[in-house]
Amino acid sequence: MSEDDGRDRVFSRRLSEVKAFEFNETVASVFQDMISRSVPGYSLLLRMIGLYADIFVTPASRVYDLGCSLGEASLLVADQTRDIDCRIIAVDNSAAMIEQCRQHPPGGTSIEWCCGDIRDTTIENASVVVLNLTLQFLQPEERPALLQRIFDGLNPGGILVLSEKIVFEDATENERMTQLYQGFKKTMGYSDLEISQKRNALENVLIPDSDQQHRQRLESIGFDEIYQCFRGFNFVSYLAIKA
Ligand code: GEK
Repeated sequence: MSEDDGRDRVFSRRLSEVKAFEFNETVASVFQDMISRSVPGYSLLLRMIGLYADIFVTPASRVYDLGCSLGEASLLVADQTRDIDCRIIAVDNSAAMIEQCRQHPPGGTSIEWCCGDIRDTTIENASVVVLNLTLQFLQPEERPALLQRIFDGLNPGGILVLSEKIVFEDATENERMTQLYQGFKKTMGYSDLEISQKRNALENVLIPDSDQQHRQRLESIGFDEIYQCFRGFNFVSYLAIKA
């Protein structure tokens, strides 16, 4: 197989120094393979977002995909909302990711691809906001403010889709889920070396919260209904609804 076949080999060779993980050009070029083989249920998470769009997007409203990477969630929403007059705004601060997003052929609702920081994105008149595996990359102290701005920018009946890797407060459960997750990555073709080098690269870059932290924060911000609609080992997805 050639090296530019889209296969994630970022951590396959022993590195003399494992640097902090970045969403750079190398990662963007293999990202689809990387995320599909690293997140249990990734394709189901995307399908769930499409399904939510079908139910919750309202005419003349906006959909925000925050930390859109290659734009997979936005593409599904665009397809699902082709008969609704709405705007889809997809934001990522990785120039390499947004450059690739701009290559997608138009289809369904048109998508505004924005290279920018989600901490500075104005959110208004939103029916759906997607944070699919993105909040975990913000510093923990920055998370409540972003979630509050999302809540404030949602229309009544609007939703936040929040998918995250989580940590467990119970040490035994945490250890077991970590073991199972590593087993999952092996079944997806990653070697022990790749798994451990990627884990080191993500240390202090991806900082997971616990289920309790997520629920309490969403509740205290004011979301009226909070459901954990998906869990695969240490990955979860919440549907949070503003009444
Ligand atoms: C998917 N949602 O495929 N501002 C903008 N983008 C950011 C920021 C920030 N402050 N911090 C991180 N990102 C996608 C998958 S990946 C998840 C999301 C993962 C971006 C970062 O550049 C990357 O593209 C994305 O958030 C996280 O449905 O790689 O595990």
